Formats: sequence, C-alpha cells, structure tokens
Amino acid sequence: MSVAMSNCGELGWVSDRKGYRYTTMDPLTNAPWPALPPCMQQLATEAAALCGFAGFMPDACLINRYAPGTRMSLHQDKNEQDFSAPIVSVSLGVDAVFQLGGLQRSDKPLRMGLQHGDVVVWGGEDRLRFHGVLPIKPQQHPLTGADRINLTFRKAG
Ligand SMILES: O=C(O)CCC(=O)C(=O)O
Ligand SMILES: [Mn+2]
Repeated sequence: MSVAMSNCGELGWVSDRKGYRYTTMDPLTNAPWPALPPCMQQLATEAAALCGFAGFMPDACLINRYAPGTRMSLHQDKNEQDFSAPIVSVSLGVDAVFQLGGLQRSDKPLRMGLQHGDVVVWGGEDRLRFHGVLPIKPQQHPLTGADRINLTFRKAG
C-alpha cells in the first residue's frame, strides 16, 4: 500500500506507470488541477518568510494521504526548476516521524516527530537534503481518522 497523492495549484506532481513528472492537468480527470486556495498560498509564503525565504510563491501543492503503515522512503525533491525556492511542508492529522538526512543518501537522518499543524521549511543549502517519513503507526485523529495528510508546497516551474 502506498501514499495516495493529488495536487492543487498550477502544477501537480504525478507518479504513474509512465514515470514521474509535473503536469498542468490531472491525468485522472483531464482537467487542470484545482486552484491553490489563497489562504494556503499565504500560509506557505508566510512560513517560508519566517525561515528567511522572503517572496516564496508556490505554484504546486502536493497532497499526500498516508494510511496506517504507509511511509515515504528517503528521497530528494529535485525535479523543480529552481532550487533557490524552499520546500514548505504542512502536516495534518495523525502523528508521523519525519527523517531529515544529509546530501548523501547514506548520511544518517535525524528523526523529528510531526503533529497536526506542524510546518517544516527547508531550503538554501539544505534544499536537497534527503528526507522521508517512517511508517505511520495506527492511531486516530478527530479530523482525519487514521490518516495523515501532508501538503508540500513547491515552486516547481
Ligand atoms: O509527508 C511528508 O512529510 C513529506 C512528503 C515529501 O517529502 C514529498 O512528498 O516529497
Ligand atoms: Mn519530498
């Protein structure tokens, strides 16, 4: 079982039999991705600015849904055009353990507990750090049940 994904914003991250890429259209509906709600864009822009990345304007918001037992293995976000823009990641629902590694896959990652409402920003010299999420433990959250929702804001294009 893997993480379920959708998107909002101008560009969406798609991973399917044809590989992975950013697209302007949702391949399931053949329609553009829903617009990024202004309040969400504002949250991402303000969080980035608080961390020293003024003027961050995301054009992509990946929505990941983690059911119990699902994980995201260590990876780099490196399919965006411009690595000077940070990544802003918002956690909702049940708790998770985030792994923040180094610039080599073999670097030992730090483990950080993430709870509903937590926001993680990484950019600058840390933009290409490996990161991932350990398998989600069975638990309940009043808003999302057993699931974790993660919103990842990026400047992709
Ligand atoms: O779920 C998370 O906290 C991280 C998600 C992530 O790294 C990604 O979608 O590329
Ligand atoms: Mn990532």
